[in-house]
Amino acid sequence: MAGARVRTNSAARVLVMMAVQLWVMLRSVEAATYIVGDATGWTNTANGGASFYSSWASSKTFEVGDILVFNFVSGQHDVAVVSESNFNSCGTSNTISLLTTPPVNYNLTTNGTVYFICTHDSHCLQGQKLSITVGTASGPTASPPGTTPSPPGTTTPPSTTTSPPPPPNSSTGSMYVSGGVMFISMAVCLLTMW
Ligand SMILES: [Cu+2]
Repeated sequence: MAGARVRTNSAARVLVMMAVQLWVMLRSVEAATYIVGDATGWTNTANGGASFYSSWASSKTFEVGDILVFNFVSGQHDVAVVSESNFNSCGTSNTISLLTTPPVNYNLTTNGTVYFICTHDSHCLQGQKLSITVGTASGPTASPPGTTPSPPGTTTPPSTTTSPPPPPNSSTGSMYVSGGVMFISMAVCLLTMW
């Protein structure tokens, strides 16, 4: 009798631990941390220059809540958040923010494109620049079809490119799923303990 009771309790404990682990796993999927340039880090000597960082970024999907980590040697590089035109011209006037102490952890807080360059010497011109787009490219500015009447006298140019519909926001969905899984696991635990 006592033995059976112990077995149920340990089974419940295992289930609780599994539920917690699952919850932690699902939570970690929602907010990701990205090491910029991976092992190469944030440098002006990356193989391929600017295309190195653009291809690094193109393989990833950035969401609000994610964190970019710039690894570099202190004093040799920095991370400047700049406008699109400064990004294109490697201009260092009117930088939005300048982060100089490595590792620089940059939190992605809003949807849209963020532009990073290094302001040391000609590092940006050598390719030490990174632009990333957070969230879907279309963003919240997309208007529902058929609701924008064209003003008279203007002709709408024929659109040859059809943009795919924006993917559903999965982060809120997975939140609900993880919440549901958590609830079911807890219910199972409680039932086995009775
Ligand atoms: Cu640099």
